[in-house]
Amino acid sequence: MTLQYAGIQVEHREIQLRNKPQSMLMASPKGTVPVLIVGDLVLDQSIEIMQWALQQSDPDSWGGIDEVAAQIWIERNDGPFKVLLDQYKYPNRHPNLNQGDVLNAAIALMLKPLDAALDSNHYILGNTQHWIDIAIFPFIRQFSMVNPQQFAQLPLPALKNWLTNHLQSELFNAIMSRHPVWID
Ligand SMILES: N[C@@H](CCC(=O)N[C@@H](CS)C(=O)NCC(=O)O)C(=O)O
Repeated sequence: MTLQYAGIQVEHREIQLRNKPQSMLMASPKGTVPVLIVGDLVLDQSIEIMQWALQQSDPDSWGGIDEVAAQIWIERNDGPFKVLLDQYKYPNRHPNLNQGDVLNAAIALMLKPLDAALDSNHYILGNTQHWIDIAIFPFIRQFSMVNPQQFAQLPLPALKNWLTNHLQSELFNAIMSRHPVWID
């Protein structure tokens, strides 16, 4: 989404994670997507790709936020919330965990605090969209899709409104097209 926003054209190579092409593993042996290759530069963390794209072009000042506050959200998201998201998504990998407890932990850690932030502002860190919204949105989208009926019943109106706005945005819909799988 940040590449699209920054107007950066890329050659999109869709990866099948169970059959990663050698060319990808040679560029980035850790074998995770996304990977962006720009000449000799290999960026293999989503957040690095976002930062690089914003350095190229940032027409609506997505970068103009309190970086310390943004980092707190990122650490919470990429650390404990990601753990809970995986536990919620794959309950059969965690047979000893109670799904209700996992959901409640995710609400307390991330969903409720986000709802509170979005209740006072339209976006996570203010009244305009910044990179932090785009960094967090895919994780909330994934969470909402695990059990849509259950998510619909959660009392998180501001978060749901923010999520719906992103899902309906031109930007999101512009990048959700399907691509053929890349074969070396
Ligand atoms: N912190 C990394 C995480 C990347 C990541 O774990 N991506 C997953 C897919 S969403 C992946 O490629 N997993 C490797 C695999 O499943 O083999 C980033 O933000 O780029």
